[in-house]
Amino acid sequence: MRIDVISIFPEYFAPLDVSLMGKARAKGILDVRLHQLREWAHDVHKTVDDTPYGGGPGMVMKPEIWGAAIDDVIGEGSPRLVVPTPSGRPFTQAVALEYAAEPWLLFAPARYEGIDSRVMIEYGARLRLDEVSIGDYVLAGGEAAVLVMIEAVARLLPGVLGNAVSAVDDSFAPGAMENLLEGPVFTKPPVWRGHEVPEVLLSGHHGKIARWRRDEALRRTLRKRPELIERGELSPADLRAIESFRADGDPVAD
Ligand code: J9T
Repeated sequence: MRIDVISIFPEYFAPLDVSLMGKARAKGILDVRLHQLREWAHDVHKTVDDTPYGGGPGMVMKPEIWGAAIDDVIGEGSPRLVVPTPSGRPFTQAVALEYAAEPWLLFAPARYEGIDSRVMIEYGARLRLDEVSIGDYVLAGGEAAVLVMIEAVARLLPGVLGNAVSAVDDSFAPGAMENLLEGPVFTKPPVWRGHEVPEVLLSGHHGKIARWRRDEALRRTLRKRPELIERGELSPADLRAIESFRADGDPVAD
């Protein structure tokens, strides 16, 4: 997959050289190309922003510079264009999966108060454009949001995760555990500072272990994210488990 990023802080993307994403790039699975937006600014100060029409605080990124940069980066091609903004549609695991199936993404993170809106009108008509938010909070610029999205997408690309099944059981991944948070995990030693690993996990009984993990995922989801649980999608065994949490005095939303 090819990913282009146009930013006034290309150095912000140094983490892409590290760990999973660094390895994906070294293997050629991920081809990330970083571009300095200021290279398309031709005045002596390399100005990329200006005051907002109508007044108000902050500065707005100039349309001509973004237009020239995007035109040069895309050439005759048509990547999916992603503009991070707190006013965008939510970035979810489903969106990550959609992006992982694309051959080419172009990210356009803004600083200041954002990019002149005519840029989104122009490229919304020419490309598939998504304005995307990574959560209900405001950042100093879209770069951190781009890093988040690239990492979420890169780990889904074939050959990136060491363990081929790792992405299948993710919380929010489609499939059996859809919309359930993952439960607790343990490794050796079996007792640490007096805290024991749940006995069922040492039993070797795969059926009981699977049921226990599902119960713990249900318990955690009911406690922390009850809105994720669709009662209609639960099996009779799941519903029995929930009734037993209630009997244990665990909070269970109705
Ligand atoms: C400047 O960009 C942001 O503040 C931003 C981008 C994407 N998602 C957010 N929640 C914030």
